[in-house]
Amino acid sequence: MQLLGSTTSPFARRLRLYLFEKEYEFVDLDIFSTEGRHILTKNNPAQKIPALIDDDFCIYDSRVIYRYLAEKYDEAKLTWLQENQLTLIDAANDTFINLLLLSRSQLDSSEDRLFYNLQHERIEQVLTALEKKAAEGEFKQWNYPAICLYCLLDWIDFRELYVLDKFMHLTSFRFTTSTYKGIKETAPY
Ligand SMILES: N[C@@H](CCC(=O)N[C@@H](CS)C(=O)NCC(=O)O)C(=O)O
Repeated sequence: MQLLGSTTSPFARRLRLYLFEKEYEFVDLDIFSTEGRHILTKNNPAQKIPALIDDDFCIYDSRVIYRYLAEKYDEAKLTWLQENQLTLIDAANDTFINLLLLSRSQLDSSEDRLFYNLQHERIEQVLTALEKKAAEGEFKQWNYPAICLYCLLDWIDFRELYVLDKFMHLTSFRFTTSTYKGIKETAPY
């Protein structure tokens, strides 16, 4: 089993953490290099990482890959509450990636434009909702949604996309879990 990803991808890191003590090969791709892009496109025409190759079959999208792995390793299905947690975490992650790509495209997302405003508004709404969930103890257990939350928070700090200080519970969640198994070994820095 091979996981196509990159050491900096927060979507790949969640699966690297989930698979930390399991048998698999991590393929670290530079998806913006000619060779990396060729391997990526050959395996996933959607041109995104992560992708999982198992028995010559390639599965795309971290959420679907997790479902595939959960079935393979006889994990309990995610509850609807956990599915909603993931939807919020994914929404924040996708939005932060949009902001990063805008900045790499030399576009100033602080300008008053509909697309930029929607990104900033979504980030505030989602982080506020996740803060409330963390305060209510929804991420007390170190399960897949908690892993995904950690990867999001650690990545936005690594990319210097947001200062989380005003979100006390998210900040404390990140601090507490930062010593957990595999965190150091999968860090993007
Ligand atoms: N919904 C996807 C999102 C994956 C994603 O956005 N990956 C980024 C890297 S972290 C990517 O491949 N971006 C390439 C691009 O947008 O062209 C998932 O959960 O796997």
